[in-house]
Amino acid sequence: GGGDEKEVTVGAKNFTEQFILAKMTEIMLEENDFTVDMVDNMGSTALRQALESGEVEVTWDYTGTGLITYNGEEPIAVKEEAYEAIQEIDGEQGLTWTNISDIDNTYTLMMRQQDGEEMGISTISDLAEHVNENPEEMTFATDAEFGNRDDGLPGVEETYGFEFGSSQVSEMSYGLNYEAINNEEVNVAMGHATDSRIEEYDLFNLEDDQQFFPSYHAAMSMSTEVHEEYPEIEEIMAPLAEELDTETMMGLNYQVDIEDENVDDVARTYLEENGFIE
Ligand code: PBE
Repeated sequence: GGGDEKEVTVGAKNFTEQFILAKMTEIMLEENDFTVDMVDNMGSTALRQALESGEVEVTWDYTGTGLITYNGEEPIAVKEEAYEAIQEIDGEQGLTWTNISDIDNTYTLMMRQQDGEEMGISTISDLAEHVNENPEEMTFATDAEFGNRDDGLPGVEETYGFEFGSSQVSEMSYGLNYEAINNEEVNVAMGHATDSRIEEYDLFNLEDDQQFFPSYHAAMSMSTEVHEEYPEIEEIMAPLAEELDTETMMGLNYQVDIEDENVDDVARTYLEENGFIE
């Protein structure tokens, strides 16, 4: 605050998509004379707390996460309805949601194609049946966040009526879940739907036949104070948010996670090639 310096702090969680979205935001705001500080590598709850405390001012988050994890609300399946609901609820808490995109990064349970075929598992209901019949057979890899969130493992188990034994569940840093299943250390793992490793490792997403997982569309979530001070942030980011969708995001994630390109290059090249920056 104070002076004519336009300064904001952008925050991000601890996975590639978040790094890319935050980096794009940084680049586009810097193009428009902002000075940007970056704080990244946080779990969802830590990022939210940083936003609430003002340590972080501008973030990208997900409608479903806002409703369920941050506000203890019921999930809402329809994109626009979820967006309006979180705008209203968070609006009362000094937070403003803008720039909803078509990136739907929902949670998923994944298996290797071949295992699914051999075990006759294609839906989460099939998985539940298997776990109930033979609890020793199925092993599961998850990050800590999914393992503990209401819209994560506890909720899936409750909805579908099964429970992995505690010795069947391996908790690990996000990212290693894909390696664990690819290396056949487990036969089921949690994933993020926009993660390119699902395709790269020939995994498939178990059909969520009871529709437990809602939509998680990416949008900007920022401090209302900052939104009022700098209404141009929403305008600067609007063309990009309108362009981004699940497929585009998976492609960008692929460049970082599979092709080992760095986040800055991937973000900058995309923005240049699509005319968002000079
Ligand atoms: N998600 C799936 C999680 C991680 C990816 C969007 C629901 C979240 O960050 O809230």
